[in-house]
Parts: sequence; structure tokens; C-alpha cells
Amino acid sequence: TAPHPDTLAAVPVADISATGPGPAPIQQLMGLMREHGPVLVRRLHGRDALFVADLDLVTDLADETRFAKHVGPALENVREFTADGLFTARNDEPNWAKAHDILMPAFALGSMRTYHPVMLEVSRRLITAWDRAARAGRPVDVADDMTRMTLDTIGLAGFGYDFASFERSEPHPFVASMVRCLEWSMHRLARTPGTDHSAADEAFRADADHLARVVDDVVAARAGTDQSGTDDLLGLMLGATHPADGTTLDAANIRNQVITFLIAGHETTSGAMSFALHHLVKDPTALRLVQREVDALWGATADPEPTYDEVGRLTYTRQVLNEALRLWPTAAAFGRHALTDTLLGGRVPLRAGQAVTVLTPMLHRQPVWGDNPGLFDPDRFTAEAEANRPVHAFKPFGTGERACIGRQFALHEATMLLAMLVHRYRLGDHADYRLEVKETLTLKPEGFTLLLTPRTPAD
Ligand code: MNH
Repeated sequence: TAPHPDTLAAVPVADISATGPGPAPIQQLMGLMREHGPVLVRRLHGRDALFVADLDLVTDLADETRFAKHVGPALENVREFTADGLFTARNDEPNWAKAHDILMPAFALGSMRTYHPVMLEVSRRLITAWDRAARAGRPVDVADDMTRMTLDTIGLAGFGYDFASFERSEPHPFVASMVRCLEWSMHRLARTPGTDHSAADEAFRADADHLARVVDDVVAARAGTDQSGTDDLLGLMLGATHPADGTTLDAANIRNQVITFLIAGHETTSGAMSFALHHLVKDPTALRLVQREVDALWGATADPEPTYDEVGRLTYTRQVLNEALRLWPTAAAFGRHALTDTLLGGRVPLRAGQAVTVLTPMLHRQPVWGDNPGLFDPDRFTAEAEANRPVHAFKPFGTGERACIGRQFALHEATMLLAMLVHRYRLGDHADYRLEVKETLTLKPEGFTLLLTPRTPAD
């Protein structure tokens, strides 16, 4: 799947062997593209990988008759702990289509309505914690608390399992293990051949085992109750049969799916909300517009009870989230491979099976986004602006049949919480925060804290 000699002749090669990818490989790639343009081969110790961000090439890669999802080296590493779970399954593994068909109903639009009360309950947990911090004059760590919120939400909504993250001074141990597993997956890509990594691998094994134990807990908690008829994610995993052959998911695959959803269902959403808050704090005009939207809905109500339909009407708040996902798509790359020998975009020769990685943050900074693509501007996502833009210019959720299954879930959860926070607090940028993006395969703002004070609507 490495680039063919014909590809190498057609695109610039950037050799990073001298430095390696470092702690921030996505941001390094962004820099390489700024230098060499939006199509390049990155060379590391003789291993070559093709990265693209050009709109015409990404548009071409979205053609499902010629390209499909690629499980490349990064996802191969993640497979060490999620195996054939939905995210890391290969297209031709039978469990992908089977689990996809069985789990789809849990993500149909109607299902979001059933998750709404849980999302609201967990949003209130965060607000209780933030009220306490505000009274004590103590800053909050935004990314940590967003992670608490999203983990509790997917745990309760998907599995009826309470991680109770706000009752802990440190994030749930599941999170620490997961972050180290993701970091191991990322750093393993940078290894020089012939070096010894047995200590890191052993630590990884222990963390992966810990994830599996948490999953066994989650499943066992269900077995001990009369929730077996519940049609949440876990209910479908345990009970639903595939229409085609009447079989259920097997026990090993269920474990892989639970780990997959506990990770994919919270890690990227918490980053997206953290980036959105960061941009709002730095953009008084956008902040005022969100405040105006939430005040129009909830006015001076101290403890509003957002309804499902109200969240759907928070159009500007959603624009803010989309714009945050444009600048910092928290799952920042996705792989495709050619199904046949072909000429990508009519100009880059590819052989059948050859891999191409889309570098989403750079796709989101291409000329189609105007002269100042680095500028935060939620008006890029008005209905009119969206209608006038090529569909493949914005790909934070990937593409095609392997695109994100949880997109609506994430957007509903994030839109509601963001709106409630902006309605309730004045967000004090007490440390004059300068954005530092931490990479653990996914992206998050590092060290972002806010000092909160109560807000009187119309402030
Ligand atoms: Mn999600 C696939 C981004 C929230 C569950 N997700 C993907 C892909 C991207 C992505 C990109 C495609 C990866 C690839 O092509 O290799 N996901 C996000 C982002 C957010 C997000 C940016 C939040 C913001 N994802 C969620 C949530 C859930 C979820 C919430 C679950 C509740 N995502 C998945 C699953 C897949 C996926 C499962 C794999 C789907 C498949 O291949 O069938």
C-alpha cells in the first residue's frame, strides 16, 4: 500500500527521518503542507505515506465506486485494542456490515430523542461542578471536564452504565488507560527499526487489559438487571439479530464494539466542545451572538430545561461547533485506498490498494474557504454559505459508508451543553490562554482553563 514510483514522481517528498514525527505529527504535517503544498509524500526511515488536502483530490477520494476506507498503520495499532470493532474493522470483515446493520437503528434521528434526557442530566452534572468552582473562585480545566461529561453521557445513553466522573477528583481510570493506548498507537508509528520497545509494549498490554476489564464490568452490570430488553446500544449488541442470517454478534465482537463506542463516543466530542469554548472566549462577537440565541430561548430563566426541539433550533450555536470542527477536526485524518489502478484527480497515479490519507485540518484551510481560512468565523456555516460550498470541502466526520455513525449524537450533546454554558456563565480567560493543541491520535486544547462567574442573561 506504499506509494508507487509513479506517485513519487508526481508529488513532492518530505523526508522527516532526521527529526521523526515528534509529539504532534498532525501539526507537523500541516507545516509540511504549508511548505510543499496540499499533496505530499512523507518519508520516515524509508517508509513513505501519501497525504492530501486539495479539494479536488478529496472530492475524488469520496467516490465510493473507486475508493474505500483504508485501515492504515495508525488504525492497525488501534486494532490491537479494538480489533474488528466498527471503527477499525476492515471493509471486508463480515462483522463490519453485520454490526453496522444491527447498530444503525440506535443512531437513527428518532433515537436522539431518547438520548436527550440523559444528555441533559449529565450536562447538569457538569454545571453543578462548575457552579461549585465558580463559588470557590477556582478555575476549571475545560478539556478534563468535557471528557467527564462525554464519557458519562455515552456510558449512560449507550450502555446504562454510570462512570460517575464528576464524583472523582481525577478522570475515570478508563480515560487514563485509553489515552495511553491512543498515545502508544501514535508513537508506535514513529519507531526506528531495530529499537527495543518492550517496556512500552508491556505497559500498553496492561492498559488494554484494563479497558477490557471495564468493558466486562459494563456488560456484567446489564446482565444483573432486568434491562435485557432495553434497545440502547448494549441492548442491540447483546440481543439484536441480523436480518440477513438471524445471528447475533458474538461475545468477542461485543467486547470490541463496547470498547470502540466507549472511546469513539466520547474522546472526539469532548475535544470539539473544548475547541468551541476556546474560540468563543477569544471572539467576543461570536460569543455575543450565541448569547443572543440562548437568551431568546431561555431569557432570564435561571435553570432552563432545554427540550429536544429547542436544541434543534440552536442554529448559531451549531455553526460555532461546525466552525470549531473546521479549524480543529478532532479526528484529524482518515485513510482511503484505491480499488483499482487509477489517476487521483486526473493527476496523481495510484495503484490498486494504494493508500492515501486525507489531512482534514488542511482540507479545511484550502482556498475554497476564502482568503483568511485560519480565522474563526461561524458565518461560514449559515445555511446559505453551506448551500454554496462544494459538499466535500468539510469532512470532520469522514466520508461515505464508513463515515461517523455518531455524528448526530455528538452534535446534539455538544450543542445543548455549549448553549447551557454560554447562558449560565461569564467565561473568564483569566490566564490569557494561548492555544496549544495536544495530540493523542485525536486533538485537544492543552492546559485550557476558565474562571467562571455567574451571568445574568442580557449581560
Ligand atoms: Mn465518530 C467514525 C469523527 C463522534 C462513533 N468518526 C468516525 C470517522 C471520523 C469520526 C472522522 C471516520 C474515520 C475513518 O474514516 O477512518 N466522531 C468524529 C468526530 C466526533 C465523533 C469529530 C465528534 C465531534 N463518533 C462520535 C460519537 C460516536 C462515534 C459520539 C458514538 C456514539 N465514529 C464512531 C464510529 C465510527 C466513527 C463507531 C466508525 C463507523 C464505521 O466505520 O462504520
